[in-house]
This record gives sequence, C-alpha cells and structure tokens, in this order.
Amino acid sequence: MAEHESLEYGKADFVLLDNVSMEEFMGNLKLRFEKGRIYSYIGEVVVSVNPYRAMNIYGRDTIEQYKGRELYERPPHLFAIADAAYKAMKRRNKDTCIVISGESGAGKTEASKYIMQYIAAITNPNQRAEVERVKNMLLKSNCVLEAFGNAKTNRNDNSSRFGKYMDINFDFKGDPIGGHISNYLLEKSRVIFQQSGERSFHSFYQVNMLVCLHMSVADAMKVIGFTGDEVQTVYKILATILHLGNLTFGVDGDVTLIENPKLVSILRELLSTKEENVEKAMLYRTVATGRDVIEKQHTIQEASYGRDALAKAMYERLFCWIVGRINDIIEVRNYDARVHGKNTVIGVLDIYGFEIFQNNSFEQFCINYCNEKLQQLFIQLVLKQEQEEYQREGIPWKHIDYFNNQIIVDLVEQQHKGIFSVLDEACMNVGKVTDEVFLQGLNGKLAKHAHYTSRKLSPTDKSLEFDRDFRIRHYAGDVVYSVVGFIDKNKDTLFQDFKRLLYNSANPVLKAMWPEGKLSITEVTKRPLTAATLFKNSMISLVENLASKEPYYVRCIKPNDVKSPLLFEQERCRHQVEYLGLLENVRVRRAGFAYRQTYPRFLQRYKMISEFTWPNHDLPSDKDAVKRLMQGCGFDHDVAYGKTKVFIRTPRTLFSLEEQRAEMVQRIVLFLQKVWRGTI
Ligand code: AD9
Ligand code: MG
Repeated sequence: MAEHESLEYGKADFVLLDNVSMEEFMGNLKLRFEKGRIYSYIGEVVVSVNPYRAMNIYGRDTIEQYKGRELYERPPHLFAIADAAYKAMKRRNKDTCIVISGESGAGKTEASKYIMQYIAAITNPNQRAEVERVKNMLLKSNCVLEAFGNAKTNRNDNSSRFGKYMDINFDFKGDPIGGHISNYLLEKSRVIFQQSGERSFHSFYQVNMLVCLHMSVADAMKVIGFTGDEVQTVYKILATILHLGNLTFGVDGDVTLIENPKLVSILRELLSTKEENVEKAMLYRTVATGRDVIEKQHTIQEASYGRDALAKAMYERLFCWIVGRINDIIEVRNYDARVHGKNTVIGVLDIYGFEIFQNNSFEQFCINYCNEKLQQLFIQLVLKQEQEEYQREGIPWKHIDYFNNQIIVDLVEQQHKGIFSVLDEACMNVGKVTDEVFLQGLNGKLAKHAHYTSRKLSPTDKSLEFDRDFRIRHYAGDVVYSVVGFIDKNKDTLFQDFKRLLYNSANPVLKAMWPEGKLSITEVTKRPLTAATLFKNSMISLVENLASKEPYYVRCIKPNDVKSPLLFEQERCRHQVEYLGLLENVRVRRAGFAYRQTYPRFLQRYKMISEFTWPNHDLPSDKDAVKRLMQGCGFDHDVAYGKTKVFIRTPRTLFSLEEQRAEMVQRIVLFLQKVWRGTI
C-alpha cells in the first residue's frame, strides 16, 4: 500500500479494508473524497472520483514524485498507473493499454489527458527534436478532436460524443515516435437535433462566435500541420451545415421548391460548385429503373430528409477526415524496425460512458452496448481469468461470484437472435420498413429474454410509456429505448446525388473527402454495411486489440448529478460501485496474489540472491529451487506454489526480492571489477 499516507485519509487500497462489505467500501470512498483524496487502488486498478474542482495534483513536482517509482510507493494516482504501464512496456517489451471506464461525466476524458501529459513529461530526456514534435502533435490532437467530437449534454458539459482509442508508439529507448487514433461512431444526429438543455458539437459555437474557430483550436490545427486551405475548408463545411439547418422546402402545385433560394447561392459558394447543382441535388433524386435512369422529384418530406442526411454525413465525414489527417501526421515515420527492433505501444481508451437520457435512441443503444463490451472485458481479464488461473494451477481457491454481463452482450450482438441482427433483418425487408416492424421482430425473438421487455409484452409496466418503447436491463441499470429512428439511423442512407455534388466540387479538399461520389447511380450496386454492423465489428476488433495487450484499468465514479465538488451522493455512488463490480474486484484481489511468474523465469531473475540457486541449482526441479530460495529468504508464508508458476501474495515481498537482487548485482559487479583489475 501507499505506506506514507496517513490513515486519516482512509485506506489507500481497498484491499486493506478490515471487512469487505459495501458499507465499509462506501465509508472509505466517501472519507477519501471528502479529504480530497480522489484516487484509490484496488490492487493495480485505480478508482477515481470526479472532484469537480481544480486539484493541485498534476503539476511538474507531482510528476517527478511518480516518475520511475513503483505503484505502491506513492499515494494512489493516475500517474502511478501511467508509469506502471510505461515501465511494463519498456522493461518487458510488452504492449500495454489503459482502459478508462465509467459513466458519462465520471472523468474519463480528463483522466486520459492527464495520462497523456504524464507520458509526454517523463519521456525524451535527450530532447530529440522529432520526439518533441510527435509529443506535441499527440497532445494538440486532443484539443482538435474535442472541439469537433464533444458537446454539452445533460450529463456532462464536455461530453465525448465519439469513442477514442489512441495508440502511442515508442522506440527501444522508450520515447514516443508516433501514434494512431481510432475513432468510433460519432453521434452525428446531434448536428440536426439536440434534446432540451443540450447543444450541438463545440465546433459550431466556436465558428459562430468568433467567425473563425476558437483560437486555441485553430492554433492547434496549424501546429499539427493542417494547411491553410484545409482549415478554410473546415470553416466552410461548418458554415454549410449551419446554413442547411435554415433551408426549408415548400410546394407550388406539384412542384417541390426551396423556400429560401438566397441560401442556395451561399451554399454554392461554400461548396465551390454551381447553383443549379445544389438546387438539383436538394430537390431531385436520380434513380435507376431497369435500364433507364430517371430524375425523380422529392416530396417535401424526402427533401427535408435528404437535407438532414447531408448535414449529418458532411459532419461525420469531416470528423473522420480530421482524424485521418491527424493520423497521417502522427504516424510512425523515420523508423526502421530492422535497425531498431520492434517498437512497442501503449494504448489509451477513452470512450463515451454509459448514459440514460429522458429519450434514448439508437445512439444511446450503441454507446451502452459499447460499455457492456468493456465491462465484459474487465470481467474476463480481472475477475474470470484470475480465478481460472488459480484453479488451473491448483492453488486452493474459493470461487467469488459476480454478475457476468455476457448475457446482455449476447442479447445485442448474437448472430440471428441478437438485437442488431433483428434490426439488420428489418432493414433488409423490401416494401414498407418501419420502426414498428423492427419492434415486432424484437418481441418475436426476445419475448422470453430476462433482460428484454417491451410494452407489448408487459402492458402494465409503468416505465414503458409508449408502444414504441423497449427496455434493456443493462449491467449499469435499466434503459428504455424508443425505436423511433432506429431503421433510418441503421440504414444511414445518403442519396448518391449528394455524394456526386460534393465530389464535383472545385474545392480539392472537399472533393477528396467524397471519393465515392465518382460513381454514377448505375455503378452503385453494393448495399453498404449498416451502422449497427459496422459498430459491432469495430467493437469486437477493439476488444480483441485491448485483450492482446497488458491492461491497466481506471474506474471512474461520478459523485453527484449536479457537478458539485462537495456532494457525495451515497446512493448514486453505491450504484456505480455495484455495477462496476468493484467489491468483487476487491474480493478477488484480496484472496489473490499480486505477482506471479513461471518458475524458470523467476529463477532467471532472482537466482543470485540465494546460495542454493546461484549460479545453478542441483534440486530436482525449478519449482523445488524456487521453494528453497523463498524459504531461505523467509518469504515462504507469503507464497503459493502452483503447477507451473510461483504466486506472491503481497507486493512488499516482491520489492524486497528486487532490493536483494539489486544489492547482489552491485556486489557481483564490484567483484568482477576487482577480478579485471587484478586486485583479487
Ligand atoms: V463522457 O462519457 O465523455 O460524457 P467523461 O469523459 O467521463 O464523460 P469528463 O472527463 O469529460 O467526463 O469529466 C467531466 C467534467 O468533470 C470535466 O469537464 C471537469 O469539469 C470535471 N472533472 C473530471 N475529472 C476531473 C479532475 N480530475 N479534476 C477536475 C475534473 N475536474
Ligand atoms: Mg469523455
């Protein structure tokens, strides 16, 4: 534990609680929060409570205190986990990742930024220019992505409306040499609609208020390496989307028309195209009927639908293009793996947190599914595998129960029966495809599922107000979703005419964003993958990627719903502790072992500290040799011997082994020096 921290701040590591009960856990969490100790540990997992106030714990001096130290040597902090992930990567040549989870507003994005700042601060001691450039880009990219991908919601004034996973690549010296950002499903519907009390993406207000982007954002874009033309095009796209919001349609006889034609000439200019092209794309749709290609006039509804789809698609494409440009700029360059050896990676995941709104739609469904996947990963890696390993190794172990949310993950993503499959099936129907048809499909397939209810299946259930609602019992709570818009958002159609309009722009930056606009209607044959399928696939590969690395966890807790630095709402916090599985985490950790290693590797590292094993042992097996070594050092009581690995219960034992090893190495070096000098 962090030994120098006084007990007046409570227990720094929940593993040290006298009794592992919800009551004690909550008492300790509250005490620490009230004493300004926002971080605690469960073993190597950081538990963080959002302080909702500026804390003086992220400065240069604090960074220095954590640099290169072991996790338990200092009070719990994000910096300690960042350092642990960094050390593991550097010492053991392992890819690591830091997974930050918690509900909306719990502090994930802030945590990810502090982690990045820490890594930037402790690397590149030799001030290599290229490394400094990369670090600067990585930090600045955050600011740009937040401007375009974050917005004020009722849960969080700076809520991430996209998922972000950033890989930072390091060279053999441990210095950052590049990175890569993966972005996940931007909530683009926000461009055309916001719930009461919410706003669109920050970028629109910044462009609106200052006529150019917020100063720091424009600076950041320039520093990163966006050209003047590119930044101009970004302004133009934002302006286009704002003007599209004002475009209205009417009818004259049976002709659909644009009610405010002045806007068309503004749009023409912004998009660098001809006025008639804009008008035509807004009012007509090219369709192929057999061998003929005809132009079909939109109804008012179709024209409005098309306009909204265009606004959403342009913003989404802009966002993905910005991420792509940043990736071009920060990708690993000038690096020859054949000369320098493999480069290693630390991944940082900061994704949208679990959310429940007044009205929950397709986006909340995807966001909450994503959080189910991450919870499942945590269960797999922290609760399940740990216990399975003890069993496999024959270590005496009393199984600890926990709620396994795999059943909810399956409910969403399973082939044929899962909600995404039912949705895709409904979208594939020819003829009238409605959200209600989708809901009927769900009811048909999921009527008996313990985590699914609809109003039809449960007419007296008060939380299901309308016939279009269904409810999922998520790991983090019940959420009622309205099916309205699911089909549309899943199909995610943008008429080919708009793609052609943008591709034919005289602005090369805009044109490059829409390469598929090159195709004529007769050439567009393939049905694109649905939004749900794309999201599901990206989540599955994200989880695979995280599982292939050594994970470090930050579990964020939101203390209240009013953004107060003083309020610790007991019930709100208890609920989060419960669904995050923190108590189970303490139990597994407490009964478990902090460190494990195979016998041969353990000996390789520590054999010099025992006369029985140095330079070689003559015992029947490596296991016997490790036993002898541990007995000799007096650590036997803190150790269990598995079939292939030795397990050490407390970190203190490990530190002590490390100290003895360092001492021996020093002695051996001195001895060898004397031999060389001929003084022995
Ligand atoms: V969402 O799922 O993207 O909606 P996050 O990312 O979990 O959410 P965020 O990091 O944006 O939450 O934190 C919300 C707000 O809490 C911030 O804007 C800060 O005002 C506040 N916060 C969070 N962490 C800290 C902190 N370590 N110090 C001070 C903090 N304030
Ligand atoms: Mg966030």
